[in-house]
Amino acid sequence: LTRSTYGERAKRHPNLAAKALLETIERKKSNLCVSVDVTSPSDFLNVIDVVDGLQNSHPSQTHVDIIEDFDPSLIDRLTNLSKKHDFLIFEDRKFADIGNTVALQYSSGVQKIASWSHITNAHPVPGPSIITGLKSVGLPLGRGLLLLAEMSTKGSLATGSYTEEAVRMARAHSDFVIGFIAQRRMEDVARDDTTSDKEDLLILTPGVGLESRGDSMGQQYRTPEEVILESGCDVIIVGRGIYGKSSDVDVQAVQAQAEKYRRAGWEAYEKRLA
Ligand code: UP6
Repeated sequence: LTRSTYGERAKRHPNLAAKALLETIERKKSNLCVSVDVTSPSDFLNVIDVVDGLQNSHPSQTHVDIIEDFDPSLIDRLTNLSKKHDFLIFEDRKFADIGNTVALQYSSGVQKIASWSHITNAHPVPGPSIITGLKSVGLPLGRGLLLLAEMSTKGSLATGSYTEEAVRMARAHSDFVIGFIAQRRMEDVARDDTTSDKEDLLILTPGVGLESRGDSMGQQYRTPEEVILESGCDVIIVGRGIYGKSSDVDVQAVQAQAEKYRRAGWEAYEKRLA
């Protein structure tokens, strides 16, 4: 897979959300996903508008539960931006409860995530029932799920047999699980005779920074080159490396940083193909 283009993989991929993601990455020449972790609704929309409007990001990762004074009309504006600028929405919800509860959290409440987020993710900790619960809501809508097989944080418990079980769970639900949040490729993990040679599990990787190796709360950063070229991952997820740490979002600086990360991610991919 690390030798195939995103476009070739899009043609072969059976899941609609994964296909759309791969096609858009190819079309926009961007394997950058900007994680828009800002709390003001206007900063949230401005950052997305500026990075996606100039074609450098795809998809946008959201955390709608951190937005102050959440108003459902924000979702209409986000959806309009996603159509206008051609990007997918990935709500980084990290579901972690029993099947019945996650199905309700995904479909209902104030946020109704399934109705607007093309991709979401879940911790494998409850076992396969978390997938069954989310799939009952998301599959009919053409959505895709990522499992957190690994985390970027220091001391993460998602290693070894936990990661292996996550991969087995994904394989058993390949109609809905399109890949992982992880730090490396997963094809060789827990492989056996029944594993299909055609499987294409996407790897979206957070913990990416060009200027720093971590933060004071356990986050660890690697460069786009380490993630895409050396570890063979598919998408870099970048938050503070793009919009900075201050509460004032400087839209021009955001645009410049997004373009820097987009270029670094794409160059690493081109080197990988070569
Ligand atoms: N994220 C991680 N590591 C993981 C999983 N998810 O950092 O293992 C998410 C965080 C944040 C983003 O919730 O939204 O990726 C990374 O942000 P940063 O680039 O500002 O550190």
